[in-house]
Amino acid sequence: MKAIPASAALKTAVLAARQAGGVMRKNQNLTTKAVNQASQHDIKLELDVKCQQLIEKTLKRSFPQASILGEEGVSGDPASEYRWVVDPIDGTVNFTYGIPHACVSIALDRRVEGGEFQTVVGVVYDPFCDELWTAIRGKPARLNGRVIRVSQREKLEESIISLGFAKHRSTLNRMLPVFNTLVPKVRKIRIMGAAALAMVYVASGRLEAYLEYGVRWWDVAAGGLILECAGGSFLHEWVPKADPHTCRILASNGRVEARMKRYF
Ligand code: LIP
Repeated sequence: MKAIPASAALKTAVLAARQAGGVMRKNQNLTTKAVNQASQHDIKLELDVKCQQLIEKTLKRSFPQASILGEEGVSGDPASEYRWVVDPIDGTVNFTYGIPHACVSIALDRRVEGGEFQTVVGVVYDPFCDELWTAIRGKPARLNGRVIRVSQREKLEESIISLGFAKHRSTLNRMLPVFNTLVPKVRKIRIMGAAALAMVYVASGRLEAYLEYGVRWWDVAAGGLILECAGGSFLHEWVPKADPHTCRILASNGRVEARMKRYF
């Protein structure tokens, strides 16, 4: 299979992210967003599906050889050397309620030795703040074109730590003791509801770490690369017996990792 040039892939992913972001902006204040599925801690919208379809059309037009692993469905050849990893609206519950803290996350994974995938391109776009994070593996991460780096803070008591509670009682039960233990140790805890934004906030030095158990690969693939290209550390392990592509993650500036690892 012909190699996909990273710069061309990035350009296409940015175009697709901005297109989906435009749909999010246009529908932000729609009070009755069509709901496809709802549980106590999760909502899936018709707009999630529409945004993924829009993204897929742009990605496939330029790179039909790459498969798609998306929150709203998979397509293409699963044996393909490349796969796009797409969360069309990350932070769907926020978006449903009109809270302007949600984003589009698009990554390109390439199969490496042993058949595993490695993320080589990452794009996260927040259409409400008009903030576009981009990264190509081996090059600096950027926010709206400017190079970004993780924070220099080393002390937990000076750190802002973000947590994700995912969408099941089991993940909530696992994270609540972590919340109770960390609150007195850190400057602030933030639970903001969009994993991809939490990852790129760590990459941008706005947070020192982000911890979640039971998050899906499409939530964190792009943000994980952007974080690594900004000098941070992205620890992730697949959760056994969970839904496919479910992982636990510890994203950090690297300097607080040792003190945060006991909660990972
Ligand atoms: C969300 C994640 C968040 C997690 C939520 C949900 P979605 O993704 O970004 O970190 O805690 O349960 O999975 O569903 O809005 O794309």
